[in-house]
Amino acid sequence: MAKVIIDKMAMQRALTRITYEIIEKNKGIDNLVIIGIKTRGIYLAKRIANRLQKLENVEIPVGALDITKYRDDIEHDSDKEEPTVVASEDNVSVENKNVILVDDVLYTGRTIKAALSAISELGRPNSIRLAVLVDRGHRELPIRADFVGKNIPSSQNEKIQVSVQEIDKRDAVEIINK
Ligand code: 3GP
Ligand code: 5GP
Ligand code: MG
Repeated sequence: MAKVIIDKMAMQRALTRITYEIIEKNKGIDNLVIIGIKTRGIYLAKRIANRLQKLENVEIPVGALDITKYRDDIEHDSDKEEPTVVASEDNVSVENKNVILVDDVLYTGRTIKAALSAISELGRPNSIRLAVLVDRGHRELPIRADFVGKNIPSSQNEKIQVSVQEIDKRDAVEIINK
């Protein structure tokens, strides 16, 4: 059974609020670069960039990181697999930039750890901050988000389903009992 936690309007408002918080924390939009984590994080990153453009009239570069738990080069048990970066479609420069990393759901923190390592290999940003639509708890690493759409305390046997218009033809965040 799926229960809607964030509807279309609430998602739009959360992304607008996060955009204002980014401007405020960054003291403007100088040197900002946004990097979305595939798949849905990229669409959320693009929406934040669109809002920044409307508010500040400046085009912010948006990059993408593809992080997966599945590696075909080794035998694996997907639940125990560490996330690794499989591709960076990223042609944005992070050197001396204020990077905003965007993902849909923050859970153990292992995906973000992999993303931070990948970004460090691309260059040395001035700062990296994390924006997520949902923080569902259960962190296994000392990682936290700077900007959060909504905290949704979840149990391990629940699943958060994020739908975005661009791929799922609707905007919603639902909680599902696995
Ligand atoms: P996303 O790429 O749009 O974020 O990880 C692949 C997809 O599976 C993700 O979509 C994510 O939404 C979904 N997913 C649901 N539950 C989990 C989970 O517990 N772990 C991971 N890694 N992905 C999950
Ligand atoms: P972590 O690495 O923090 O455990 O998990 C974060 C990544 O896994 C995110 O990119 C997210 O897509 C995915 N993920 C983990 N749990 C969930 C969940 O309950 N729902 C969704 N939609 N994605 C999840
Ligand atoms: Mg994701």
